[in-house]
Amino acid sequence: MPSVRTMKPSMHMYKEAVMAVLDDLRQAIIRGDQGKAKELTKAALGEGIAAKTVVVDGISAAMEVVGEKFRANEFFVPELLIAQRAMKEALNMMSGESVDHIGTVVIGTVKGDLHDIGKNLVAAMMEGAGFKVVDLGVDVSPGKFVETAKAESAGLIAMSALLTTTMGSMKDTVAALSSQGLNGRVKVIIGGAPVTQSYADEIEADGYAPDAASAVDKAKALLK
Ligand code: B12
Repeated sequence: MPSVRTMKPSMHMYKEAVMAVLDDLRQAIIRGDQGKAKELTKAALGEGIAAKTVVVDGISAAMEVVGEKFRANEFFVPELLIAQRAMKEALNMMSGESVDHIGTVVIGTVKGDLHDIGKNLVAAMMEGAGFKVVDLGVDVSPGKFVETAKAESAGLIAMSALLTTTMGSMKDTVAALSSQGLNGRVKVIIGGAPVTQSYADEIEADGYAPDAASAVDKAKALLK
């Protein structure tokens, strides 16, 4: 009869089980299976996997794959949308998980703009990196960004725009911050497909990042 000692699962087996759960979670999100995405997020947390690991190595990693497939024309808008719904279901399961916050970020898509897939990805990555994220959703006015940053004592406002016609709202938000004397105290980072570093320089935003992973690095650098 094997001894209790030999029956104990090894660290190696535990790591394999963790990797398998996270892999299944990524696959569920990529194929847009909301039920499985929820179930596997719950299972991962139940296994004792850290919330941050579930977000970074499970949820965000899956959305990175979805983004790559989209850019490679393997996925189209419907696949993007169903994957994002599965991502949201998985993220909803995370509320209540405690993470030590490294700073507060107010994020949203600017006024007149309803595109939120990239913004949600950036929000998820920031949450996974340990920021407290206050997500204002889409169609957010400059006043709303500024008021919320004040109320939440946030160190950073992160704005997303996907339309050339709505990018100007980023400039208005920077101006609204200045008019309240908050520029410098509340940093601004911008992004979205039509946004560039030179646009960030032009409107005097503190930072720009081309994707969700570098958005996290930039946010950390700005809040140092
Ligand atoms: C999906 C989509 C939609 C969906 C949006 C669904 C949703 N819930 O988001 C729907 C169908 C609703 C839609 C509507 C419209 N759309 Co649209 N849409 C797109 C599409 C196909 C993909 C955008 C996307 O989600 N990309 C995937 C994500 C992951 O990438 P991303 O957003 O760029 O985000 C990444 C980075 O930019 C960065 N990032 C994003 N945000 C932020 C923020 C910060 C702070 C940082 C640091 C980084 C960062 O990180 C992300 C992850 O890597 C694009 C075309 C394209 N190929 O981009 C057109 C596009 C953006 N849409 C366009 C248009 C014109 C429209 C409509 C006006 C169409 C119409 N006539 O009704 C409406 C506008 C509605 C509105 N008022 O906003 C144009 C914009 C043209 C322009 N230059 O202004 C595009 C480029 C299509 C085109 N080629 O004409 N759209």
